[in-house]
Amino acid sequence: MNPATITLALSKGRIFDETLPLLAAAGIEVTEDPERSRKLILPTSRPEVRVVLVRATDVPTYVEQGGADLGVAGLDVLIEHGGAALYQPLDLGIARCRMSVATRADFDYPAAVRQGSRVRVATKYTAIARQHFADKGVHVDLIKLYGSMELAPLTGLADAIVDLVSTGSTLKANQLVEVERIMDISSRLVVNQAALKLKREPIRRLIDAFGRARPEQAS
Ligand code: PRT
Ligand code: MG
Repeated sequence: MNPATITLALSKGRIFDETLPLLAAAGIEVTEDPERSRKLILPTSRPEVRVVLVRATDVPTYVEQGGADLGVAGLDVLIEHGGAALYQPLDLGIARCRMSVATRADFDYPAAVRQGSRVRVATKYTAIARQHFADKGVHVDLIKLYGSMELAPLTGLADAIVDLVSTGSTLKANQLVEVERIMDISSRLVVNQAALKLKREPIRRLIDAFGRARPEQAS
């Protein structure tokens, strides 16, 4: 591969879709639609820039290990990964949602917290959940799940879940209520430290273009 190539890791779906306008602002157009193609490496209108498609949770690993120079990942994914080795220059303000605690409507969460009961919490986000309940001094039994967290309180597996919420319709459809907001989540640009040194100019230009193009509320 040409040493001047810039590789950007994205996950399919909302992160890919919401990164496209930022790329466009940097003068980069992805010339293949990932929903129609089976390719995992997508060319762009700029010969030196390519996009690799990876699972959302694999983006930090690709960037940290140099499989990609840059990537876009949710704050949730970065916290769970423990992204100390990653340079995180920008909050892109995209793929926004919040991390929340939810329970069945008939579970008295404030009372459980007040009484110091052990709360059984099912989640994919164990690092965030552990820190949150430790900060509050709530005793929890964490149950690690990989998907469909909403089912856990409905089947008696757990009293509560910690999950991402955006519109709230998934919780509502499963008769769960959001009882606590843990943090606001958005996606960040992450950069490989060595790539930043070796390809400083083109990477800087991308960071600057993304910074100018990101949605209003991003900090
Ligand atoms: O879906 P897949 O298993 O392939 O991977 P992924 O879930 O890791 O990827 P993806 O593309 O779904 O999410 C990528 C990133 O988008 C996450 O890391 C978040 O930072 C961000 N994001 C923003 C969300 C949501 N909004 C979101 N609503 N990620 C997930 N959800 C899920 C949530 O977990 C819940 O199941 O959508 C459901 C709730 O949505 P509402 O609108 O019903 O509240
Ligand atoms: Mg998903």
